[in-house]
Amino acid sequence: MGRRLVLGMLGLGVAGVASARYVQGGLESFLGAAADKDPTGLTNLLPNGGGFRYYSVASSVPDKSAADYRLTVDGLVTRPATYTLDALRALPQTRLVRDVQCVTGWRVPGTPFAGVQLSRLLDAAGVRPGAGAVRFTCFDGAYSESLTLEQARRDDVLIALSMQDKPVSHAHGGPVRLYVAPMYFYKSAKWLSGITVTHTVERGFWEERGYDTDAWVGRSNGREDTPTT
Ligand SMILES: Nc1nc2c(c(=O)[nH]1)N[C@H]1C(S)=C(S)[C@@H](COP(=O)(O)O)O[C@H]1N2
Ligand SMILES: [Mo]
Repeated sequence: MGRRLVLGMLGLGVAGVASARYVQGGLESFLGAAADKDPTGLTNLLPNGGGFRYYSVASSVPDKSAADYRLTVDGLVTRPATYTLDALRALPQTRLVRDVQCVTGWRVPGTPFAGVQLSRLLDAAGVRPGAGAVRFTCFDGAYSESLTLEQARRDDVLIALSMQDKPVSHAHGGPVRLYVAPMYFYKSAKWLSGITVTHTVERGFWEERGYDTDAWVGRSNGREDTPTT
């Protein structure tokens, strides 16, 4: 699908969310479930259940089963690797409970995430001298994110396999998403498929559109009154 069309649909989604914003309770969970199956992407930006909103800049995202899923680690490393979901599950898991904060103002207090610390995968890959950043790519074919190497090595940055103590659902970016606890939720790339160690930070999807790359909650330009994300 062409970029223009995707952005056009995103525009529709943004218009839709203003009115969808006040939908409550049962309907939210219904829409969360619908977003899981919706091939048209028209449920983009609808409530995603439990106070979350469903976000995707791509109009549709392929479903990856546990068996199909792969995560590659490459770039400036000495030991590039490909992980299956089982391989990620076999590594030590870290659970964090923090507030999720989107820059548009919605917030979900005390949300558990669990998974493998990104620093563990970086250590396993052997980051080469001269590397300074990590780039994340997604199997939606559209979204990307980056962190400095120092940020990526924080112990509150996870390759998340579970969210709210359940496997990460397709709507929430499953089977595997990034979770950057101290930053606005746009850093937490859904449908994670690639981790590439690079020299310098490359801006991600929303950062190309004006949002801060260093998206510390409360210390960046993510504000409640900022439109779109
Ligand atoms: N691949 C991908 N990851 C993404 C996004 C997206 O559109 N595509 N949106 C981001 C934004 S702006 C937010 S607020 C959260 C939303 O996560 P949720 O859908 O689980 O609520 O995902 C982030 N990660
Ligand atoms: Mo967001």
